[in-house]
Amino acid sequence: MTEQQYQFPKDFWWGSATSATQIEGAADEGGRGKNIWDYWYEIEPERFYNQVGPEYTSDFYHRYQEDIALMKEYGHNSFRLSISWSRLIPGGTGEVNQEAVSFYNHVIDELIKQEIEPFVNLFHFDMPLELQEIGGWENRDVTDMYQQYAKTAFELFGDRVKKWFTFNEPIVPVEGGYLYNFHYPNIVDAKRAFQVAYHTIIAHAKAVKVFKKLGIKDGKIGIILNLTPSYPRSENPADKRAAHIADLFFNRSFLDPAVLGYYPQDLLDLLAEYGHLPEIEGDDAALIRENTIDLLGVNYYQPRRVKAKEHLPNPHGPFMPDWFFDNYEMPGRRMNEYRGWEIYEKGIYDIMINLRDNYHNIDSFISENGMGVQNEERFIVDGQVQDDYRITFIRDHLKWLHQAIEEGCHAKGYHLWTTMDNWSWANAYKNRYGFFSVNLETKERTPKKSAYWFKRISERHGFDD
Ligand code: BGP
Repeated sequence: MTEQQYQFPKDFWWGSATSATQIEGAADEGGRGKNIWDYWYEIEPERFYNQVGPEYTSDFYHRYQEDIALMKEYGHNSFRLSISWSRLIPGGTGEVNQEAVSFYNHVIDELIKQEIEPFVNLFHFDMPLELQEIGGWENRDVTDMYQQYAKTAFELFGDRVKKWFTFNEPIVPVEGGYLYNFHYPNIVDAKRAFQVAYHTIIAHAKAVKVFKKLGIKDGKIGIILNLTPSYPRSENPADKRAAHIADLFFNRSFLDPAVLGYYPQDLLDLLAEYGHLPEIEGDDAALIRENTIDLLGVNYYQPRRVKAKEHLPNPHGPFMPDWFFDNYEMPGRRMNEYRGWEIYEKGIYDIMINLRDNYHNIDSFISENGMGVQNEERFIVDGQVQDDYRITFIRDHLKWLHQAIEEGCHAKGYHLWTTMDNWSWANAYKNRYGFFSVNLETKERTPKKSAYWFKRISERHGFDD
């Protein structure tokens, strides 16, 4: 085969990503316990788009064979799923649920049979309800329960699963649950938010520690972070400082401890200055330092554009990260008109160059990137979603990823968010992202045009312009 203009390595990971609560369904089946999403929907259904709750999903629990066959047919050599903590260990601690073990064994075996490598994530926003009731990540004991859960999963599935992730986007439950009121428990309190963020890193490091101790053959352990490059409005020092602080809060608060093994000193100084340092225990620094990751998943959707604060906050009001910056609506920025997020493909390259230069060029991959579209039915022609906009979106991001690889970045793969259209937290079915559309009544799957395109590029490991 002749070399193509955008040629990726032969062992590049092509695939897509999902999470348990968003695809499994069967919340009352197979002995699963409740998580915070089941509960929040019970008490406040009006907080969910069209009042649709998590039980209304694409039903992967019963249709995983069909879904895995589709992945195979449409060019996947890898696939990310998450384990539901409350399915594997109902209540979060104690007995392992054998029906869950059997379900995940079947899924993993089926993937391997189809030569699709399973990438398994342990926590995707889905705290078991019982553990939230004792404080969730605010309660340090929960980090030990999480370590035990992680150990259980490694022991059960580590003979076949070689790529593990401790958390997906750990900043999101902090922002949603403790700062901006879009996830349960809907608390708005920065001090508690920083404690939650800090305990998440402690839980992460404890899981990495137990993973390394178990010595899983050929196993890699990582974390998945939603990195939002933070671009200042101008070169003006006040704008640059605002962008730097946003970067500290939203990217580096997880990236630095997970990859480098320590927190940015600027962040610690800032929190100390405002009396918001979390409670830290004596051996924590060593725990974090000694348990850095092997592999980083990068979720990239859009950048963050930042300007200096125009009006200084009331120093007696509640402390918030956005005391230090304002979001900046840059004139002329291109938007995904179907979702309202900016499209800036070069961000993917800037992230990779940053990892190469400042994070010892750690092995990484794009673990989520994708284009959400409202009312995607309007693009159906002859029964198929004609998602040319998604093909363009993926292709333009891949071009910049290719450029990063050419410049020596260790980018190993690309996973689209998501495999089949799925339920997405408070947004429920508002935005569709999948390669496969799902008829929510019959659960029938139909490949979109992008699935055919992706099959071709993954088979040829690249494309021409
Ligand atoms: C990511 C999450 C996914 C998914 C996606 C789309 O941040 O990891 O779980 O929800 O965002 O989100 P939305 O449906 O709100 O556009």
